[in-house]
Amino acid sequence: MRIVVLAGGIGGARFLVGVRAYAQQTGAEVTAIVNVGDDVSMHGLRVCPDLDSVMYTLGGGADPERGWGREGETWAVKQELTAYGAEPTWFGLGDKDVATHLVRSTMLTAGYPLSAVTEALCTRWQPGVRLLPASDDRLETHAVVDLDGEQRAIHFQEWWVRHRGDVPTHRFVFVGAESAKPAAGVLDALAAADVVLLAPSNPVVSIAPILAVPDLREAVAGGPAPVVGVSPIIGGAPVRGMADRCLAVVDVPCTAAGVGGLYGARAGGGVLDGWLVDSTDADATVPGVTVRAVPLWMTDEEATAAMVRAALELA
Ligand code: GDP
Ligand code: FO1
Ligand code: CA
Repeated sequence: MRIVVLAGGIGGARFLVGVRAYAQQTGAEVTAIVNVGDDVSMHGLRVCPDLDSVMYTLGGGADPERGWGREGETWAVKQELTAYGAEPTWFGLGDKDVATHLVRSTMLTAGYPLSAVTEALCTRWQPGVRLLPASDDRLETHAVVDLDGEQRAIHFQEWWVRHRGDVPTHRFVFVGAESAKPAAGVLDALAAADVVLLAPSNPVVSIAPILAVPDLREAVAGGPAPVVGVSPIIGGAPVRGMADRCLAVVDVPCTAAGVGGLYGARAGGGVLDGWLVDSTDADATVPGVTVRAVPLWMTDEEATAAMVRAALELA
């Protein structure tokens, strides 16, 4: 059995821990297609937050509390950059994390595509699933906001980290998505998939930028495999993070039904065949989509693997 998962950062990473556990029990093969819209260049280094969250989490090197970056991190580089007054000071690169960005940036500068760089980084971390960036091309999420009396587009990281999403926001733009191609391996993985799962990741800024790559969206929406999504919203609120703020920008209710409707039924031009919601949201309906309710709290590996089994049964 071949399972393909579309994933963002921490919600995607925790879900993939359960997918990997399921795969180890059953001999399934797992490919994760990960959002690159959060990627940013800082201090001359290329940073890929969602790929790194997944790689560190599955590789056992993630900080469990923070949800991003390395465990046991130190911050000498950040302090030295601050002492130089080097902007931006609102984004922190940990010392251990910097090594990842140095290796990545060196390889990208040498001409390797991000998919090859990710594979190289994963030889160290052995995540147990194949990690693919959604695209090897430049694709960055920007937010169109009102700042200092004018309308401006700022990078997603500036919106998320510097402003904590607390700034009047008109829309998100996936810069470069229209002309971006799926990364090497992505279309083959989707064509060979027995099932495609949408992790309980942020629908607006983690999953939408993946599906904004036209050929990738077509391969999911028009592909042979059933597509089942898992709700990141439980009881009308995100489990963590700022999905509520992101959903408000796109005018979608912060509910399991709202997010299911945003993805939409495959028959109606959307991507879903099935939608898994939490037991507390058992009354949720999405036109044209089979909805099933089970506990969706990813408290540990076994609970998450049970979610995965439910998603596969639904498929
Ligand atoms: P990010 O890229 O690091 O922001 O992470 P993702 O986009 O992959 O995931 C963020 C989403 O994960 C948030 O909207 C959360 O609501 C969701 N999430 C986190 N933990 C859980 C959980 O235990 N269960 C469910 N259903 N969703 C979760
Ligand atoms: N999040 C923060 O809130 N503050 C930071 O300084 C910060 C730095 C950072 C560095 C590398 C990295 O991979 C992620 C980092 N994040 C930071 C997390 C990141 O901004 C977001 O959580 C994700 O992009 C949302 O998916
Ligand atoms: Ca993300």
